[in-house]
Amino acid sequence: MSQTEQITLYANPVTAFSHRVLIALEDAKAKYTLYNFDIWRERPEWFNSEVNPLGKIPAITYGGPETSPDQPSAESMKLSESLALIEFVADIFPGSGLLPADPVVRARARMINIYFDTRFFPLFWDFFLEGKPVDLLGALDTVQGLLPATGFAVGAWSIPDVGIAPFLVRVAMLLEHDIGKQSEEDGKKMLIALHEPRFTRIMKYIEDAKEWPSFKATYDEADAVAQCKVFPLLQRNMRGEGIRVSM
Ligand SMILES: N[C@@H](CCC(=O)N[C@@H](CS)C(=O)NCC(=O)O)C(=O)O
Repeated sequence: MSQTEQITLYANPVTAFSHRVLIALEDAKAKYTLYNFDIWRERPEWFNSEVNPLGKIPAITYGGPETSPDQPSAESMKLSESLALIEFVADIFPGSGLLPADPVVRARARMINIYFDTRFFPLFWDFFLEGKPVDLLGALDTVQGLLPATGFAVGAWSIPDVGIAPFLVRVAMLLEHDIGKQSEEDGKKMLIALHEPRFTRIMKYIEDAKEWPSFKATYDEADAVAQCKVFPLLQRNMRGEGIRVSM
């Protein structure tokens, strides 16, 4: 299907939630305008009042006339929530193959994404951004248990991969570069454990995801490391009052 409506994505590509939508748009070969919030917490008033009243990225405007991204048209649809956005991209670009055709596989794909956001992500946040000694390794083990022996989350690359790979790749990246609020000791222990045979499958998944064309085109690890190293919320000596990241 050829694209008839304009798409503007408001995002910060370094963050995993935003990265999801960039990957989906890339998989779909969509034409879109990226409005990059370099600093993801500073939102201009127009964004909150005209694009997403929750003030969160990623968000999309869809349709309506082409306008400057900082002057969104009243005629465009305003959409947000990364999992909803990746399914939306899959729906409007059925040729992308992002949504599995079989209803059972599709339900499993959605199940994995829901599990990931409601169960895995809170632990990811607590570990790296709050420095709490939570059982992130146990959560990784559970995710690993959801994966088939080979290939992507439900076989072919599709929405659960777009949902989980940005976070899993960042888990490995943050640990390898000792970035985050976790204690150095907890970080080291976790990195060692990840390289043990118990985690061979998830490490292979991470490696495969990084090679998937849409992922590769939207992720520059050296840049991600450089940005995360100075990202205030990931600094051991800084507290993150007033931060809102939610499901
Ligand atoms: N559940 C949302 C989470 C999005 C989210 O929390 N975005 C963060 C950046 S990663 C944000 O914009 N927070 C705004 C703020 O804290 O002011 C999604 O999946 O899109």
